[in-house]
Amino acid sequence: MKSGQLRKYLVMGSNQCSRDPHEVLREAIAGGITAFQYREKGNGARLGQERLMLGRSLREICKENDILFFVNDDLELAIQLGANGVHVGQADKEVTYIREHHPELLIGLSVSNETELANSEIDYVDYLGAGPIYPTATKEDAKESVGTDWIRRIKIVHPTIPVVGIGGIDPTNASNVIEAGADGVAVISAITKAVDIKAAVRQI
Ligand code: TZP
Ligand code: MG
Repeated sequence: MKSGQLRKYLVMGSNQCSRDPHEVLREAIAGGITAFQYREKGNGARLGQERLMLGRSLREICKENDILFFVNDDLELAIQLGANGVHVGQADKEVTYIREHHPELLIGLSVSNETELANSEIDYVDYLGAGPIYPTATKEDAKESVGTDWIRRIKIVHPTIPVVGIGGIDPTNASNVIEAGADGVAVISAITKAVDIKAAVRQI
């Protein structure tokens, strides 16, 4: 992974889009996102074959535009889609397993508190997702927001691993996340629900 590739990281599922997800992704790419995560989950998410087909076409758009493509949670889907990587939470497939069986995949891991940080196999991951930084309505089971100090804390313990902030990030606060030491910001609603997606990405 090149430095800067996680700088503006769009995370998206069709249920967070008020428009056709292909259109949302294309506009976000035109605005300057550097990475994308297919996160098709929660109320109204596509399932089965539909989830696979949407993943295929979004994966294709990323390939055409040289944008890193990650899949949330689902290792099998990541493999089926030929993703660059998989982003897992603490309750998903273990990073040691993924690294051993799929060394070609980049691995992102969410860490939300000290216990998770202490218990994670940080040496096996390519980047950490830190958050929720700010309160968010997007993730139903989001943990308590941790603020930008959480990024500073991770960087003290693991100064060399890339860290991406997530949760409630928008054009008004993205710079605070970067100033705290994050290598990038991961954003859902401030991009997927923006009236002018391209402008929102540029402002971020
Ligand atoms: N993980 C922690 S917060 C969050 C996820 C997936 C949701 C982020 O969504 P938004 O709309 O950018 O706050
Ligand atoms: Mg997860």
